[in-house]
Amino acid sequence: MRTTANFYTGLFLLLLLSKSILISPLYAEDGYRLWLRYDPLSSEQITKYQPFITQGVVPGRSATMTIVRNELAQGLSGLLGKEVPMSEQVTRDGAIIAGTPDSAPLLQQLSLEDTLRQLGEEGYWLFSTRINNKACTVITANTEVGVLYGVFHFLRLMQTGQTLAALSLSSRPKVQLRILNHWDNLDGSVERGYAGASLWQWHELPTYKDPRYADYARANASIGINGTVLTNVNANALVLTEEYLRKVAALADIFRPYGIKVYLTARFSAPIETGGLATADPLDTAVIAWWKTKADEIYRHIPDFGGFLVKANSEGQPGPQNYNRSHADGANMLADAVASHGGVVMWRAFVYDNNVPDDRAKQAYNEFVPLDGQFRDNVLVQVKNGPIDFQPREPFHPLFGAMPETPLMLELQVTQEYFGQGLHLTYLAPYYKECLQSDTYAKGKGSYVAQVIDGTLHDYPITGMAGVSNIGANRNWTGHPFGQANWFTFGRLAWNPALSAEAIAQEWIQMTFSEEEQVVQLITDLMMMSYEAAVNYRTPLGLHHLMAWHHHYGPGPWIDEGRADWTPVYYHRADSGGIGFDRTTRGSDAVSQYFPEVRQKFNDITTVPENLLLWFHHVDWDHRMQSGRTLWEALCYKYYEGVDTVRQMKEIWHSLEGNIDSQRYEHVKALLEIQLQHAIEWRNACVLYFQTYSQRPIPSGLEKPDKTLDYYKSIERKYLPGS
Ligand code: GCV
Repeated sequence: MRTTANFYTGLFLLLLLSKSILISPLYAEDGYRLWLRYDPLSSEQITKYQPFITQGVVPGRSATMTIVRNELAQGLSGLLGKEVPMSEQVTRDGAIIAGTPDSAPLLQQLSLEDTLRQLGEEGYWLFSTRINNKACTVITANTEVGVLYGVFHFLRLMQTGQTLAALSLSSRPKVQLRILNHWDNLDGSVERGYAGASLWQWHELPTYKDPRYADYARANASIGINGTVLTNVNANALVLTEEYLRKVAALADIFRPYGIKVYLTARFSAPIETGGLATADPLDTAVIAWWKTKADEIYRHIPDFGGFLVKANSEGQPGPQNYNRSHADGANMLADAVASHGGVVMWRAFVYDNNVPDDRAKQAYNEFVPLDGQFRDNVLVQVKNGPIDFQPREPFHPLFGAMPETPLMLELQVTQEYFGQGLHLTYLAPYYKECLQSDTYAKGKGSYVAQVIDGTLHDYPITGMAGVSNIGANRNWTGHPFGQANWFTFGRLAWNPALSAEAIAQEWIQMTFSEEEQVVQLITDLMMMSYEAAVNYRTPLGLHHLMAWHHHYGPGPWIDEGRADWTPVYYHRADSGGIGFDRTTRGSDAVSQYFPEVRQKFNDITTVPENLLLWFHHVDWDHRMQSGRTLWEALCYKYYEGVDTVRQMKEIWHSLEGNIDSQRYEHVKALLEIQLQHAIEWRNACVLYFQTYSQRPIPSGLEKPDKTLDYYKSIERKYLPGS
């Protein structure tokens, strides 16, 4: 007896201890909770909010309404630091009611129709009103998922210190398909993934469903993401087999109540690899029938399956061109297979071929523009922000604006393949905004990429935005704690591309780190300077593709072996006369893929933006820049500026000691040190290498590299993640 009693006392103490560990901020700040921490607000803030929040009323028992109720309960109680009762009826002033008119019949006494009609399937409306003579806040929408989005918005208002008085706000997404692209492989690795292994535990599915899948869906729903492509675009046909479809269905079942649809990548040669056919020719009747049967099978498992994402005839992937068919032939064949089920095909425009003797930057436009108008209604062409490959700075892709008859969706890279991977702090919102705010001039001045993407410029029937995910099985999801900001940003911008980078940063910081005004300001400054710094210490003034072979982490401007269009020398073209890729009308003529106003601006060395100078022009080392410096001097100064900014970022972060929980503070501090050393490596390697062509001194006053070019060339990195 005594032993048993001791055992239970011990267990009780252990539980108490583990509970106190769980709620202790130190343990809790491992980053798992992302921006949904819901820790108690300041007492001032709580006092302000209390009269508006006395009870939660969330009728309805569906899976989504259960999620809504739990989220509201967790959020309100957490932020106010005391339990907020959830009830079926409004009984007091300060009730928060969440529901659709169907799920919450008590809302039917209000006239909601006119406003709800304008909100579509996913929009929501938050407003203050009186019900049963009690002052209430209503969160409503046409659909339950809309209500869920509204609840997240309401909680965000609290997390960011906004007023809850006299609320009247509505929001609906500007883009329909807001989708994460996971480059996750079936073996658990993630191509260009820097946050651990894949989240998807294929070997355990469908029997074991890791609770983390629901946490993933919840995080995505909180920022409006409504789709996920589970598998790598470098696709494996196995995922389309019955065995894997059952696993995919298990994930889809978990994600559905959060408003998230599942998509898969379709390997074009799947009919051969898993179907036993002799061909994958998209016009072959057996192939057409195979895909149709396959689609029917998928929809039997996953009735709301979103559709396929396809990388074809790019970087060795099979595609319709293997059979002398066009991208439209391939896409349409798949589109027909999913059309009757309401599915879509997202066909990537990231195509290039080293056997094509033309500037790689031109190839996608050349292949796709002639196909405009030839795609089925349920096909979107997915275009990366720039014409090469997510380089730190690229001009916008010339396809934007050039395909009025084909819905183009934007593909952004959230994972930091070219931005220091899991080790550098680079806030990507300014990068994304640079593309979205570019004026294509497709229909005259003011034809921004954002309007191509939200469909308003060409009246696209479907719209979409994809983000290549940076999520992995790391405890904090993204490896670098600030990687979370890029995931958050992608969702927020896909919902509304007009949001500013600064506003998104502030929101994220308040939700993730602190509500203290000064802390928010300092971290905002740090984040906002990080993108330009990342460009400057790697590829300033329009340089691009200078990274090391294979892993893409460090510098490798000297690499000149192997496939030409994968070598930095193909892109920088440095020689004793100057540096840069001549894409003007005298060179590769890539400028002519842009509309006349843009073409003219890029073609003329006096009007091209200096930050894209070497993208479009081969420029003399002694060319005078706007600052009066020569190109060589300006290039050096930019590289040095990049490193100096990282030093400044480090200083800002150090000044926050004591204001951030020590776990994340120390982690970021260490990563910033790695970033600084690596930025110096990039700077020194590039400056020393380009100096072998310019034959000019590094301007006086700039610290001299302490290592030789040979030293930087000799650095060999093995076993980097993601490659
Ligand atoms: C998934 C770049 C990356 C590849 C990636 C490819 C793509 O080339 O380095 O890892 O492949 O882009 O977007 O398809």
